[in-house]
Amino acid sequence: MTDQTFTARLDDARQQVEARLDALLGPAPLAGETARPPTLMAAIRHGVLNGGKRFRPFLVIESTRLFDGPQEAALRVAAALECVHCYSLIHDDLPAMDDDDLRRGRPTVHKAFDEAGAILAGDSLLTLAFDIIADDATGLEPAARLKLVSALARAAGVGGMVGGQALDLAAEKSPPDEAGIVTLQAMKTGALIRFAAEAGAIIAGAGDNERARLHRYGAVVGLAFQLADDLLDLTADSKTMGKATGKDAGRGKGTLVALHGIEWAENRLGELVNEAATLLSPFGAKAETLVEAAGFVAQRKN
Ligand code: GRG
Repeated sequence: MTDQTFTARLDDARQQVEARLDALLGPAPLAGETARPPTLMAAIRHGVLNGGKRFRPFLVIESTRLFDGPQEAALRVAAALECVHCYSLIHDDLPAMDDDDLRRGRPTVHKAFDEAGAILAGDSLLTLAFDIIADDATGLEPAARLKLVSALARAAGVGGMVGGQALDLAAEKSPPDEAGIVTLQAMKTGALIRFAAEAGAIIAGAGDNERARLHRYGAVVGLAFQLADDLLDLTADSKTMGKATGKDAGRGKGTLVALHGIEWAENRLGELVNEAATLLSPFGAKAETLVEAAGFVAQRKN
């Protein structure tokens, strides 16, 4: 553990991940690829290199550090996860979904390019993510890469984020009860965050118990992330960041904050931060940054 502050660590991880994404999303085709069409690459880069917080990559890097795992592998897995996250945002912004004009304060990919370009940019990022993890360049044993591929596929797919998005779209017609909201959010937002937290344990070859503990920590952080997001959606400030400006605007009804109120949500956030700290207490001071990450998520302003 160095004496870097939490903000400096977050910033450092963000810069490293952005540099890596910049390199991975370059114009030159890889072995086995024929060519990388410039307009498609420009759409992809518009949807990725555009000022995200890179919180999920940060969790991958820090969870790997917790187990003294290889940082090069962490960086590649972090970049791959951000590719999946960015694909989901690009597709979520489409007219058929949330129909947003702004993302991260800039025109969405389908506005800056066109709808077909945005669909293809998302498709490309999803497949690229698995290529980045499967590549020998991670330096991981094939078994570890396979575990990461499988865990990410399940987090991102029909039983995870995509399934959660389907439930969210269905919720517009038939509002879910509290248990339904919890399930929807655990899939749509929680699944990638749980993957981010447990990825470090896989990368470092930690035991099943440790992996499960990181998974549980990720679940708690995911809940806090979503609750904070729901609170932010109620504030005018967040709208200037491109949040809640599409069909999501006013969709706040289907949230736990709408059911229980702001005071309940703020108390619950405090409880979740404490839960995160308790879960990581066996790791002692080494887990300080991950504990702080839970607090960061609970208090985030964008
Ligand atoms: C289209 C398959 C598909 C899935 C879309 C994640 C998602 C599913 C939609 C985004 C809608 C949304 C606002 C979800 C709530 C939480 C969330 C994922 C916010 C965005 O993540 P941040 O805050 O964004 O980490 P940045 O821009 O910092 O990366």
